[in-house]
Amino acid sequence: MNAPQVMRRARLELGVLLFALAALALAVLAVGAANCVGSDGGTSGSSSRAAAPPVARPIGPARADAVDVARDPADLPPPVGQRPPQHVVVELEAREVVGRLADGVTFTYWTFNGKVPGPFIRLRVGDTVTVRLTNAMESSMVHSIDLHAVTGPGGGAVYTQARPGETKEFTFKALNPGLYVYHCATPPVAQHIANGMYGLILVEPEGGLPPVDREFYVMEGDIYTTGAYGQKGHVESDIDKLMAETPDYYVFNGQVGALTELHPLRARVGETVRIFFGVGGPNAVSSFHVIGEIFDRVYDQASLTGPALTDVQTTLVPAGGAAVVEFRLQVPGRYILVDHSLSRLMRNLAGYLEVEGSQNPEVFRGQGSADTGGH
Ligand SMILES: [Cu+2]
Repeated sequence: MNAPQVMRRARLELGVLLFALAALALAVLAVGAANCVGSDGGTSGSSSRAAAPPVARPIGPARADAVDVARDPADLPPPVGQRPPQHVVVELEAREVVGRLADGVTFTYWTFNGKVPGPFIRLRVGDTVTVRLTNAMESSMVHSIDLHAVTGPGGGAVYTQARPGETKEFTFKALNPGLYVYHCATPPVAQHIANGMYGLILVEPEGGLPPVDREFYVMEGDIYTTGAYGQKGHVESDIDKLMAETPDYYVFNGQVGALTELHPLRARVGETVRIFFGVGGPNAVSSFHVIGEIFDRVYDQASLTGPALTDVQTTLVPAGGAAVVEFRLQVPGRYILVDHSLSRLMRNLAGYLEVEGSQNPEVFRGQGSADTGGH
C-alpha cells in the first residue's frame, strides 16, 4: 500500500473502533438507567427526579433557643435633615443566629446585627463613610460586606473579608444618591445572602426627600432549606435547592409572619406613607404591590434624582435592587403587601398595613360587612 492507502485504512479502522466504543457506552448507559428505575421506582435519574413529588427528608426537632430575627419595618433612622456632608462611621456585626423561620420551623440565619434585613443605613450624598465590620467570635464562617452605594472594587468586599473574631474596615465617599442594597460577599455569596445577610443603605440627595408622615423599611428574600416547605423542625440551608433556584420560603423582613403577626405596618387615614423596598434575593425578582392601594409615586429602580413615576399599581424590583414608593391613605382598613407573583402568597409571603381612621364613603363604600381578604 502507498502512503495515502495506509492513511485511509488507518482512518477506517479508527472509525470502526470508535463506533464499537460508542455502542458499548450506550449499552452500559441503558443497563444503568434500567437498574435505576428498577431499584427505586424511578427516582434516581435526573429527568425522573424533576417529575417526582417533593419528599420530606428527616430533620431534627425545632430549636427551643430560636429567636425572632424579623426587623420591625418602623425601625429606621429619621431623615438626615439639612446638614453639610460629614464623616460617618457605620459599625456592623456579622452574627449567626438560630431563628424562627415559620410556624414550628427554625433555621440557622447569618445576619448583620442579628436581624433580617440588617440595619437601615442613612447618609447624604457627599458623606465620607467608614464601614467597620466585626465578625462575631462564635461565627463558623468568614463574612464581609458589599454595599451597592460604594464606588470601588467589590463595593468594599475586597477589604472586609473577616474571619471569626476579626474586625475589618474601609472608607468610601457616597458619590451617588439612591437607595442601595448591601449584602455579604463571601463565597458562596448566594448562600450568605439567602441565609439573611442583606440590608438597605439610603444616600439622600442634597436637600433630602420630600417629608412624609411615615417611613417603612421592607425587604424580600428567598430561602432554601433542608426541609420541605412547612415541614416542622430545624432546617439548614440547602445548596442543591439554591443552585436550582427553587426556594422553599419567600419572606418579608426575614421570617414568615414578620409583617403580619409580629410587626404589621401601622398608619392613619390622611397620612402619607413611604416604603423603602428592597430585594435581597439572592435570586427572586419581586413584583411589589399593595392590595387596595395605588402608588402615587414610585422612584423606579430607587433612582432619586429623576422624576418619580406616578400612579403605579405594581413595581418590578430586581434581585439586588430597590424601589421607593409613596402613597396617601384615604380609606381605613387592612392593606396587604404582596409580591404579585402570587404563588408566593400561597407560601405566606405577605405583610399588613393597618390603617385606622374615619370611613370615607365618597372614595370607597359597600353593602354588608367587609371581608378582610381580597385577591
Ligand atoms: Cu457572610
